Amino acid sequence: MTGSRMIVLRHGRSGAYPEALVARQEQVVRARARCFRLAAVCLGLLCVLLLITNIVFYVKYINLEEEKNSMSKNTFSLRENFKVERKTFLSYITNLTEERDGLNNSYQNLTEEVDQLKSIYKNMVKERDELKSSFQNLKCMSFGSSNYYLFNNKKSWSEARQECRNKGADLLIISSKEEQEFFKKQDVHAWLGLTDAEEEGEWKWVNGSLMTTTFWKGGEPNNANQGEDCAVFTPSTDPLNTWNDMPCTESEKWICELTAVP
Ligand code: 2F8
Ligand code: CA
Repeated sequence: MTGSRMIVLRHGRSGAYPEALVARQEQVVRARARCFRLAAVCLGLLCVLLLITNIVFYVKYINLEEEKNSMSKNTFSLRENFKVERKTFLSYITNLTEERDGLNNSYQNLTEEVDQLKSIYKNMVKERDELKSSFQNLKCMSFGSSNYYLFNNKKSWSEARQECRNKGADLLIISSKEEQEFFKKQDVHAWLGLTDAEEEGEWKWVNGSLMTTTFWKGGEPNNANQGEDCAVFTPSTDPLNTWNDMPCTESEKWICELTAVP
C-alpha cells in the first residue's frame, strides 16, 4: 500500500489533523526520495570507481604486455648472442686444442733431440777421453819410408786394426829382416797386421799379400786350442824369432804403420 492511499484512508476514518498528517507523509516521501538519490549517487560513484579500476587494470595490462614483448625480444636477442658467443668459444677451444697438440709434438721432438744430443755428447766425451789416452800413450817411430805408432792401451785385433784405419794407417806389416830387427829393439808386445782367419794356415798381411818372410818363434804358429788366427810381435831373446799366433779376441797393444806415398 503506497503513502497517499494510507493518507486518504486515515483521513476518511478519523477526519482529525489532516494537514499535519499530509505534512508528515510529504516529509517521509522527501526523505525516501533523498535516500533514493543518495543510493543513486552511491551507485553512480561505484560505477565510476569500477570504471576507473577497469581503466587502471587495463593500462597495467597493456604495460605488462609491452614489458612481456620487450622481454621476449630481449630473450631472443640474448639467445642469439649466446649462440654466436658459443660458436666463437668453441672455435677458440678448437684452436687452443690444436695449438696444445702442436706444442706437445714440438716438446716431444725437442725431448728426442735433446736425448740425441746428450747421447752424441756422451759419445764425443768418450771418444775424446780415448783419444787423449791414446795420444798420451802413443809412441811414434820412423823406419825407412814408414812412420809407426805404438799404442800402449790394449784392444782386440779387429778393434786395433780399426783404430789404425781411422787414422789412415793399418796394422804393422813386416816385410824385411831389417824391419824385424828394428822392432825387436823396441822390445814391444803388440798386434801385427797378419792373420789366417780366412783360411787356417794361410797367413796373409792386412794389405792382402801372402806372408813370404817369416819370423815365428820356435813351435809357432801352433793354433793352440784351434783358436789362434792373429799374429802378435813378442819380446824374445832371438831377434828373428818373435812372432806368435794368438786368439784374435785377446786384448793387446798394437802398432800402426803409415807408409809414405811415393
Ligand atoms: O796364450 C796363448 C799362448 O800360450 C802359450 O804361450 C805363452 C803358447 N806357447 C806354447 O805353447 C809354447 C802359445 O802358442 C799360445 O799362443
Ligand atoms: Ca800360438
